[in-house]
Amino acid sequence: TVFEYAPAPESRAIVDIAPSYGLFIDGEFADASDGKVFKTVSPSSEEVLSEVAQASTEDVDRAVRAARRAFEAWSALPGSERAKYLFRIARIIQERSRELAVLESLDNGKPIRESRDADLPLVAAHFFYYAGWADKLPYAGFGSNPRPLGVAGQVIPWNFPLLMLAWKIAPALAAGNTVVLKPAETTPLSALFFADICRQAGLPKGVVNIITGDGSTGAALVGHEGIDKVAFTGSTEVGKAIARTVAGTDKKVTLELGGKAANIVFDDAPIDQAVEGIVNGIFFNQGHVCCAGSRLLVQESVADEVLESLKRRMSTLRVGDPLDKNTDIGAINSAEQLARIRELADAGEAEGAERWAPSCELPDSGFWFRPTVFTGVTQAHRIAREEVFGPVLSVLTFRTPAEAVEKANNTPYGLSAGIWTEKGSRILWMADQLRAGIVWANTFNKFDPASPFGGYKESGYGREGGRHGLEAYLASNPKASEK
Ligand code: TXE
Repeated sequence: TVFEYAPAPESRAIVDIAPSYGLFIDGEFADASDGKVFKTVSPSSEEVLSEVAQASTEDVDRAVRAARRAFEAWSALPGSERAKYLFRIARIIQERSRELAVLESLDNGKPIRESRDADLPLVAAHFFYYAGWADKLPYAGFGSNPRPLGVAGQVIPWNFPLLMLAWKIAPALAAGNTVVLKPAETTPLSALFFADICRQAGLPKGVVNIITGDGSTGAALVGHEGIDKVAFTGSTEVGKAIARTVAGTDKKVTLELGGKAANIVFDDAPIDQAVEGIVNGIFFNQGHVCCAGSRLLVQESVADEVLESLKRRMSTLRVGDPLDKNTDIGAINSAEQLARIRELADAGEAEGAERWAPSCELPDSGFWFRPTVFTGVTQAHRIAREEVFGPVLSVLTFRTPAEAVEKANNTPYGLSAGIWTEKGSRILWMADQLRAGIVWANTFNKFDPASPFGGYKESGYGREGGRHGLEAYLASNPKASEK
């Protein structure tokens, strides 16, 4: 028998990217009012993938008006009817997941193994999960007649383009809101493919509107008076600007911002398992993860052993073509992000920390950064305090659990943390002491649509996911939806 050999690279040909895309407003694709466009490039090849409309203030207004027109009928539908649309969307995502995974890897730079096995299954799972809520709202403890907020203006980043879209759109629609969503300027394509999926699912026009553009489009959206709710994921700096914009209005806001998570390894942890958790914690998605375990806190007595094992494991990581199924670390999303990572890594060296990266060949074109670890890091170093948002790990040591807690909490952020120990009582004590919205024990970067996600301090406020994520789209004041 002759078996067909499956080559390692996923086929790019299965995704049909048009040379240009318009804005998706009121169920139709249309050019920007002033005809402006921008290019989206593949970060692994620097090839232009497509030209995308840059929404003007007038376009933002048109999208918000379309969402408002659609709101009355959509919110009046029985929850069971809204559920049908969400289930349909979830199934189409599953059917088209190979195509969407390739698209996401091309536009974002992430390895196909991650977009195929992590992003896409979670995207579908979010729509299935919130579809299941849509018909249960009146009996679920939200009050006898829970109402949607109205029109949600949603701004998302580039690190998990389709997953962030799912986190935002699925609960909003399940609760009866309509949405205007702006994807990030470096990764607009999967949101535009999602617009096509909405059409395929027969979603009534205006319920979902996708407007592409840069920060100015995002600012126009969150500042628009026809928006009842703002949901943002992105940098702390922009999150603060958004909080200032909406202050004094009756808009509801959730902000999911940066992080500087501690991944804490105790001396009784199974070292091999912990090292896998450290690698997954910081190198998954090139470290472009708000909850990335970017600070390793390791107990002094096992520090040498852990570091030796970590470096050995890092030497096996394959950096390169995102479409190659063997790739572990793909491309950095943009030249700007690469510059930010380089600047902080250079500061780490200049401040006296010791830098190490395995030697590996990097492709000639595209944006790349080797998996890197810094030892001899102190709390004062910038790489211990600032979010790098790249494949860069800072290692600090501790002696006692109390010292681990003190160091872990010594950050302006508070999104996530990880603990590696076999002592159950220590896990419970640490989870209670750590000022982080999510605490993983003996695992890291585990996500489930049913569990809430969100931070303390400069990591933002509000929760997405689970029942809490739905609550963020329901009115406690019934008048809010009568605007
Ligand atoms: O973020 P921005 P950037 C962090 C990470 C990264 C840094 C900068 O540390 O290095 O932020 O990334 C839109 N009003 N995170 O510059 O600018 C923008 O168009 C409204 C962590 O890419 O915050 C995009 O759609 N919207 C983070 C989105 O905001 C505005 C994920 C995010 O872009 C706007 C991304 C404005 N004034 C970056 N300005 C996480 N929490 O996961 C920009 N935008």
